Amino acid sequence: MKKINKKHIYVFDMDGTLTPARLPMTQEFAEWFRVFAAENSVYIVSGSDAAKIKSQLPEDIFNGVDGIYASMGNEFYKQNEKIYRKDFEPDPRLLVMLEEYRKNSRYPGRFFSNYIERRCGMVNFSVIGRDCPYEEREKYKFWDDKYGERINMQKELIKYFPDLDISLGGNISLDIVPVGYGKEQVAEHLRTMHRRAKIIFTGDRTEKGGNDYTLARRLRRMGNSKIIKVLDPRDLMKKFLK
Ligand code: M1P
Repeated sequence: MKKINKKHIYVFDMDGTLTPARLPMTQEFAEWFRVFAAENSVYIVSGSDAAKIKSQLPEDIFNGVDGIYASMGNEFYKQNEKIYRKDFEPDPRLLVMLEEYRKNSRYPGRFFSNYIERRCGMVNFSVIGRDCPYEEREKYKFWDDKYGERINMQKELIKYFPDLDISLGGNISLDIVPVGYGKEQVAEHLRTMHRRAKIIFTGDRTEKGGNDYTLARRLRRMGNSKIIKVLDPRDLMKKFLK
């Protein structure tokens, strides 16, 4: 579809930016976003895999935007068609360390399954397990903010595995990719498709250590770009409607 605005390319993170963390996009937000995506070139980039992204976005939005970068940009979809995928075989020593973190965690709450999730081109690790109910995720987040379990694991893992990029995922996990296979890879891919347009990236974790940081940094270095940090979807709408 021809877009009215050809000078700008908009890239959005999903969790905490277009949707509340791990929850579907709200109806109010979807109504506004549909109109925005009809007039502008829009791409979405997420650490989540395609199945999770589909469960959070209305189908017409998943299929209607210009492209979806899933699993940190290691898979790319256009109109529901997979255009490419990149794979990653994690070092067995990394998996052993993650198992140890799970066993030795001091988190006083409950633990759930799916704590090492292997996705296309990456691993997502969550001490409490990705199959936790929403209220348990909130409890862990609150505890982790206070005791810094994820930051400590991140610091230690970076020392052992300098060829890996380890970022705080959303609220309960770490995203682990080989260096260069994080969200930053999206910058080059977009630039080859849109040589002259200004790339505007909006995310909630653009600060150092957050999982939008490497893309924000790469775009800044590349130039002809702008980074917008938001607190949540409501804040995003406020900033875009200004
Ligand atoms: O999209 C942000 C993050 O969302 C989830 O994070 P968490 O479960 O920690 O809130 C994960 O899918 C993560 O990979 C992703 O980066």
